[in-house]
Amino acid sequence: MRFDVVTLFPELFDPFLKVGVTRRAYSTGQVDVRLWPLRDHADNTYRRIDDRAYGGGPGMVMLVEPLERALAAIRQDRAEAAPAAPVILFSPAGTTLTQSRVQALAASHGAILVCGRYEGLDQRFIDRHVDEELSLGDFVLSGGELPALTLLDAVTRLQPGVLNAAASHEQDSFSDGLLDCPHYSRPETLGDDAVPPVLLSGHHAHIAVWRRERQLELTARRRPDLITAARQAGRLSRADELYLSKIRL
Ligand code: 9WO
Repeated sequence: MRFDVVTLFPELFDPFLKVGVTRRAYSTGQVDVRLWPLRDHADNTYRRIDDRAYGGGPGMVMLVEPLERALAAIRQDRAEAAPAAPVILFSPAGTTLTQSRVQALAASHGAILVCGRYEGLDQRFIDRHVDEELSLGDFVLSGGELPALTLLDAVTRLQPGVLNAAASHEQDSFSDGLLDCPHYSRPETLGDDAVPPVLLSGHHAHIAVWRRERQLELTARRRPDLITAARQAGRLSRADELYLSKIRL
């Protein structure tokens, strides 16, 4: 799969692509990330990619023409080598990114990610070319690069072979729509704080029940909306429902 990223700051991506469990997927091209520095598509005389906003006000707007030239170059390059892909823009005005959208993108041919800077893009580029606006939540950043990196990470860790234990993401928060259970490692006791004894018992069935109950308890306390959604999707067993009916929140 291939992601094309339009950005004024391509150097932000390089260090990120070289670390962690996702590094191999990027270096082999299993997830092919191509950076398109917007400055390369500026007009030759002044290298401008931004200008003042019509109507006045502080801050600069990203010019539509350099963005369109960058997108045309990407589309031409993809035409020879990769299937068509949606244009995604990161903005607080978008729909919130979810694990289910991540899973769909992870099974796709990729996307063209546009990273905004300054006050944002000329609306006409969005109207003409952007297929999807995605938000990470209700806060404002100084650019779309961190959201783009977030999406790349979320998609890449789902690629075959990226997580060492094949089943490792089946236990993730959200893979079954519930929050994850707590994790413990050495030492067995830390001052007054011991590891829950069941985890040292070697009794795998009891451990699985304990973990499921911790997931249900944490989710019911912190994200009751996720319990409702899991119930409606038929992802809660009779045993899950029995446990939930017994706990006092
Ligand atoms: C900013 C903005 C604020 C309120 C409503 C809509 C908005 N759109 C943008 C926008 O496109 N901003 C550009 C990208 C330029 C300024 C920095 N940008 C940005 C993206 N800031 N914050 C985000 C962002 C993206 C995804 N999730 C949270 C924040």
